[in-house]
Amino acid sequence: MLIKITRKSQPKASEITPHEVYLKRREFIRAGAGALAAGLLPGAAGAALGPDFGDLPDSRYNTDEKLTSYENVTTYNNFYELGTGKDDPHKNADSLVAEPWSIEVSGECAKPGVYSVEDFVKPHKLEDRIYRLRCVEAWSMVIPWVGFEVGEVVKRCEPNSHAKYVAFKTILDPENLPGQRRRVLDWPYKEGLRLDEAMNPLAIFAVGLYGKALPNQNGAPLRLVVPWKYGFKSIKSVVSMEFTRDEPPTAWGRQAPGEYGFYSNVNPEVNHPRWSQRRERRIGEFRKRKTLMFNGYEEEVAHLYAGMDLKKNF
Ligand SMILES: Nc1nc2c(c(=O)[nH]1)N[C@H]1C(S)=C(S)[C@@H](COP(=O)(O)O)O[C@H]1N2
Ligand SMILES: [Mo]
Repeated sequence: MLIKITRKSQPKASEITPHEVYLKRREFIRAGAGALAAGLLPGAAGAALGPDFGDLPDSRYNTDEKLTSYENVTTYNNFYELGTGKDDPHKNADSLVAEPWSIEVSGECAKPGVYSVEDFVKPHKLEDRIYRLRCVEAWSMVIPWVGFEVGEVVKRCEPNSHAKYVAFKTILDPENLPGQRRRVLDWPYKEGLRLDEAMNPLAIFAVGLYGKALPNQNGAPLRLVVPWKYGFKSIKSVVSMEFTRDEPPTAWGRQAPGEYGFYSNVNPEVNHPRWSQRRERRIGEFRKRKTLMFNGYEEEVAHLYAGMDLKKNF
């Protein structure tokens, strides 16, 4: 008989959060013990791309600010397909059927086609990308994403000289997605970027967070993360990508054109018509902090908007 003695001071496996595991692993990697650290991760079931991603290279764009806890990142969400309450996406997460999944590439490019998510992701080198995410509702988080650059995908698709924008859509599945049975938005959720914005190395497709496959409520199996723009530009559960000549319509832009412009760059100088954008509350903190231009990514992206009036092009 095998007797397992658990010391009082040792937390039960169920009490170790993915947050703590992730931080431990990073500590190990920093100490140069990456191989050892890989063994620290508990297995997770069912994800299309494997349970977790092991130790990944750090991006040079990482912020070193304190991470928002895994619990907050995965239980305080905006994902209207799964309900409009902040805890609805977490509660209704199982309604999203994220497997099998395919992504259609179309429009002004030489390589249109339909890819399985595995084939779409395979050619790319995954990285750990610790980004701030600033929601238009004036709260923010710091999230360690697992992802790769949208620009790498764009290059593979070989856009032609007519391509000026990239349009993205989320899955349309009202049978399973409870939020899509009501016309809260003009489904499916749509977003878009100017081609040069999509090519900026900060724009990524994320397939995981905290070193593990994306939970459904965060946009499994694949979502955009555009850290210098308000959160709603970071479209979840992407099923298509189209290269267009004209600025594509966006879900929130159609809903309330006076409130949500195409660019939606984080800008403390431009208020949302119903509230100020000067300050924000980091989830998990009490005192508000100042909102930074382009969410703190001014150096990397300001050149994209040289000569544009950002009050008009909000
Ligand atoms: N398809 C889809 N994508 C979406 C949304 C949504 O409702 N549906 N909400 C957006 C908003 S407003 C925010 S703030 C972020 C939130 O991402 P998170 O829940 O992973 O923090 O997702 C964005 N992507
Ligand atoms: Mo948001």
